[in-house]
Amino acid sequence: MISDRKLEHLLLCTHSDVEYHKKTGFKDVELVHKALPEVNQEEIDLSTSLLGKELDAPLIITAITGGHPASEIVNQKLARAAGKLNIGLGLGSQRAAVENPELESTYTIARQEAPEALIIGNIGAPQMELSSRAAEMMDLDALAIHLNPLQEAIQPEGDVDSRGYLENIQETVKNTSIPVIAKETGAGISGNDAQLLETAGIKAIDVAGAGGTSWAAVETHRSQDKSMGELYWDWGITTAASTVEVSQSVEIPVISSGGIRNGLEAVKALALGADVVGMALPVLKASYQGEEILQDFFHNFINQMKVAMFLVGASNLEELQNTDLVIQGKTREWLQERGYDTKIYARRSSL
Ligand code: FMN
Repeated sequence: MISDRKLEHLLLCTHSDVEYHKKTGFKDVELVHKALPEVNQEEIDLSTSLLGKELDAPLIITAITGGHPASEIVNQKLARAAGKLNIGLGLGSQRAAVENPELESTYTIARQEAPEALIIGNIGAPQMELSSRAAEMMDLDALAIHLNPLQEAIQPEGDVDSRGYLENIQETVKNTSIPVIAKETGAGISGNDAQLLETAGIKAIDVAGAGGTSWAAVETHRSQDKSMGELYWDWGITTAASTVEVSQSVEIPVISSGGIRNGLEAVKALALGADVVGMALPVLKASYQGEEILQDFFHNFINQMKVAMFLVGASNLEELQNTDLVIQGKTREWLQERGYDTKIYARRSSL
């Protein structure tokens, strides 16, 4: 049953409208153009590291799949791309294979195809008791616990008793041999929640904010009664706002994701304070078009990032984090109401 649901998710996400109608907020973020960039665009260095692994670019393919025979080929293609580009790869929830070991190969294929890449395992918060088995299933660099209260609330069979999760996270961190990441699945993480997660021992946070794939939307397509999913389609903290909230609230690495669709948005996310950027839906769609198109997607994306970095005079990611930007519109309103400082970005290069 879980396995069938995995296939349904893949098909729905590639063929139906599953994205937020509201935006990520990155349109409210303007990088300050430099007429004198003093940088050679061809020498821009995008390399970084996350949880001890070097990455050639600050990119992660966030959790998508595994657990259905059809997902093996998807993970194979994603892992080949991640390996060639030396970027990170997140696997989909491993619950299906913990419960049915015959499905393990739909995940382990990723390590076979990308022996050196940063590979992140995945388990849902409602199934945290399966964490150590997920972590031991294969050679993983980290395990992500996904938080998906929106999806649980909308899906008919959802688990809506979330009491004790934070305590369970603390236990899981203690009992897991690899670093544990917390990730949302598209509704964002607030600064307050980020602080609780950091205190519980989480080693990185993926904000997975609102503006991209909406799990209320996915569940709307799956339900007979669409009214609940439609009402909550746009629920969540936008990715731009969540990226600021989380990166101003914790010291651990921050992954910005949720609706990031081009290299300019990625650069804005990094300039706001993220360490790495993640994407799921566009990567899945490109993978269905073939491995060459998938690689072109990333090459193009990286080139787009380099143009933005050139235009703000940032020759590496550290310089990018000191570049000037202005936060306007709804994102500024949100952040100011929530007590976050939006001005610190505006003239920081001259400080
Ligand atoms: N996130 C998880 O943590 N575990 C999953 O098993 C998982 N499955 C997904 C399956 C599909 C088909 C898609 C599109 C996304 C899935 N996600 C899962 C969520 C993504 O990792 C990501 O957080 C979310 O889609 C927002 O990013 P995007 O707008 O770039 O798609």
